[in-house]
Amino acid sequence: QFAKAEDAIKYRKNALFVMQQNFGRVAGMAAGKIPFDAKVAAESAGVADFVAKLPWAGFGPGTDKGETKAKAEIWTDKAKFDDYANKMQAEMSKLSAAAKTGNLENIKLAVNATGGACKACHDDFRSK
Ligand code: ASC
Repeated sequence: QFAKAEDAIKYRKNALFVMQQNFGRVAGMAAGKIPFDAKVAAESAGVADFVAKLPWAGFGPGTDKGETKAKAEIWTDKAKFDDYANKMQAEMSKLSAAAKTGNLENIKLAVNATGGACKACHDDFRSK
């Protein structure tokens, strides 16, 4: 799928960045740091939900070396990494559904669950 490992690494980082920018906007609204705009929240959560599907293709074999914080354990404990990735995608889908309702309390709960899923994986698989 990728011509070189460097491209795969760039691909997954960029996907995670686009996801984070959109998730972060919704999280900022949930935290009261950004004025709540239901339409923007729903659009942003929808983009984050879609983009959450993308980074994983960039974690193929041989993409463990280079400009990356990805720990080697991703490739030696792939099942656990995949579980985290799937959990995060499930929570992001729930966040998108919550954002479509426009209910800020539901959005807050879903943001916390999604953020927890991001953090759990980072704690185990991302170096500082
Ligand atoms: C973000 C981001 C993360 C997660 C995490 C949630 O916006 O960049 O890594 O949320 O901080 O705990």
